[in-house]
Amino acid sequence: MRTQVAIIGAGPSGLLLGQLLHKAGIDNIILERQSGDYVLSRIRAGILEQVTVDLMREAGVAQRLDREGIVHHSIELVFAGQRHPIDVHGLTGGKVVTAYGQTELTRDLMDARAAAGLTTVYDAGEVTLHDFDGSTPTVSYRKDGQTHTLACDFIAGCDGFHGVSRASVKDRVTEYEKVYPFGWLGVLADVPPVSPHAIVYGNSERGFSLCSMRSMTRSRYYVQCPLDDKVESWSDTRFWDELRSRLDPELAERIVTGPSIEKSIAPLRSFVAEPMRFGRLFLAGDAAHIVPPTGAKGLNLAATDVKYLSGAFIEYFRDRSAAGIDTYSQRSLRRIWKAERFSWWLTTLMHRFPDSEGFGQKVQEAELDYLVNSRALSTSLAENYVGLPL
Ligand code: RFL
Ligand code: PHB
Repeated sequence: MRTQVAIIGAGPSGLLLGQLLHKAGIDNIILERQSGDYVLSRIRAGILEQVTVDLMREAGVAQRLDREGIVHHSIELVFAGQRHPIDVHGLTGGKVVTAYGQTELTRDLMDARAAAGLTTVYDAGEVTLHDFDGSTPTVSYRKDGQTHTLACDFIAGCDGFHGVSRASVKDRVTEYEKVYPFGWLGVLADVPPVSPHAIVYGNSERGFSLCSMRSMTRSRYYVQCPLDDKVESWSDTRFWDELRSRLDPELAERIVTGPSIEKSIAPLRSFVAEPMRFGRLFLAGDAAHIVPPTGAKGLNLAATDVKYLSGAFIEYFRDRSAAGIDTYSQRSLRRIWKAERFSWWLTTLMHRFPDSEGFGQKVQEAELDYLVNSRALSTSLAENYVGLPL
């Protein structure tokens, strides 16, 4: 088998890259370790920056997103029992974010890929990358008891944090990492969102909380929890009580509760691997970087990597220019580090740290007070939240 670009991983990065390349007439095959159903069962991101929405449109897969995505003009911060709206739209000269689940975005991309008759090999085992330092890379994998080899011009490593692509160059990457001393317990429930017009980020004595949504009838909520907590020890009742206890009295009163349809705990991590190019292997999305979810940046950063990488491949195949692939790593990392900074900052501002002594807590309170009373700092939050210019 031969293709122009072998893509490892059928998460949002790999699928979006495949679709953009296909639109440009560039042949690609995706190899995915899991089944399609498994990929769709992972509940993750929910907030899209305009750059991500625009890329979905460019890829020709935004019909449902344009119909069902819910545009948000503001976010709300809750602390010391009070709500503080941040008018993101007004502070950024009209920019917005869109609530649309990663699961739905992935489904739209999978459907478009199937409709175009493009090859995705699901349940591909033992994916191994070869010869990407030379001009004729290959990827081998096991499927149905046989070993297959895929020859290609380029390999795109879109296989997430635990994938094989970054592992294949582990002696050549510099890794920067920060692990936070807590996780997020997330619950998905078919109940109307408590705040349909703004995502709510809460900081209370009991810890961080987040009220988000997938639609007018499906909500996504999170609470900060200890890293060693087990999902089984969180009954639905315990979760709803805890969430209510972390919000202001009016929001707490308005929460509509119901049975959870998904409940999971995610650790929080900041991580960057440099560089993102190794000969003919390119890393994109979570394969190269992780942000704590507080700033809603992970999926959006993955989309920007894909924008740069698809542009670079198109330049190479259409114009025979290597300029885009030569600058891909440097260009992506510049944007990534700004999103890393923002995600770290918002995480630090909104969570309770187990080891924070009195001084750290007081400084956090002062910064929150400053933030909601300063147009300058509110604007900084807003412009990072909607996504910095490309
Ligand atoms: P993914 O989604 O991890 O997909 C990688 C794919 O590669 C496959 N794979 C392999 N395939 C073949 N061979 C191998 N050896 C392989 N190893 C792995 C995997 O099975 C998988 O299908 O990475 P990708 O595509 O880069 O996408 C990144 C996003 O998923 C991620 O950044 C976001 O979900 C992060 N995130 C959020 N991002 C946002 O922009 N906005 C948000 O609101 C937001 N909220 C979140 C989040 C992530 C969360 N968790 C659980 C980490 C909320 C949470 C709770
Ligand atoms: C979500 O809807 O899952 C979500 C929203 C905002 C975040 C993180 C996750 O910052």
